[in-house]
Amino acid sequence: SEMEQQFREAIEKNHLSLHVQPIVDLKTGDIVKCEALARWKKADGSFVSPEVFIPLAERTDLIFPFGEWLIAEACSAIEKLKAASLDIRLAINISGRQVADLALLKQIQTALKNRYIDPNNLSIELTESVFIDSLDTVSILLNELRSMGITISIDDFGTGFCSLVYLKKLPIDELKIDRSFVSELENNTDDQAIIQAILGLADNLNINIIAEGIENAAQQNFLLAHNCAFGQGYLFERPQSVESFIDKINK
Ligand code: G
Ligand code: G
Ligand code: MN
Ligand code: NA
Repeated sequence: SEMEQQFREAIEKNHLSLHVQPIVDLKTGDIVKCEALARWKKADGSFVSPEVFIPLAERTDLIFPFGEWLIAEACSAIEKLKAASLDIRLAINISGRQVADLALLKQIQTALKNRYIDPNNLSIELTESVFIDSLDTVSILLNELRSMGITISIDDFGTGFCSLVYLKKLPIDELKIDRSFVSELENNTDDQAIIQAILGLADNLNINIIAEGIENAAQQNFLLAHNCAFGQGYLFERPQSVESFIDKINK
């Protein structure tokens, strides 16, 4: 398709970029981590959402060159953050087809080694759906990544089909509560009950929790009152270029 051609070209000509959004300690406001979010700006200046180009990349083999680009770009971002005294993890989103293939492991290992990047500065986010088709491969992959020092988060938690068995069997460090449970939290007792249940589960399994999509103080206060340690959302910072993010925190 035309869009496939354009996306291929965008990867080759480096017309993609990474934005970063901080994850903060809800109590202190300290930045504890960042998430990398891919952006594609077309020649006409318009943006194509990753919700469009990631599925496109997955349908075609472009997910593999995209993965190469993403890992290389994440290494650059880690270097820039470190130079600005932010020695934190950068989380990258990894899609289903990427984890179904052990080539990802080699890709990540090679990139980190060539760039002298510490695996303790990297984290990966997976959605629950990746476990369904390829549990055996995913399990090997996650254990290898984890033994290198890379941490593993489950993204959009609560929206998919994550059997709780996976939380026990796989090396999961962190759950990210999907923003659909947070967006009306202050007025919706069902969302409050779901979040409290997830927090209780994670506490007992020794898994960290990040609440996503926090936009106001009422949401932050509810989460704090229920011992949710970490959060992400427009209330703290929007996703932005690494340069703009570093400028902001240096002020
Ligand atoms: O940043 P934004 O709201 O536009 O992201 C929309 C969706 O695209 C989110 O689900 C996000 O996880 C996903 N996404 C953003 N960047 C990447 C990426 O580099 N890889 C993958 N697999 N998904 C991404
Ligand atoms: O699926 P994933 O969690 O990786 O994607 C994160 C998405 O959420 C990104 O598209 C990012 O732009 C978006 N996002 C981050 N913070 C907020 C927020 O506070 N409100 C809303 N509506 N979206 C957010
Ligand atoms: Mn994510
Ligand atoms: Na998410």
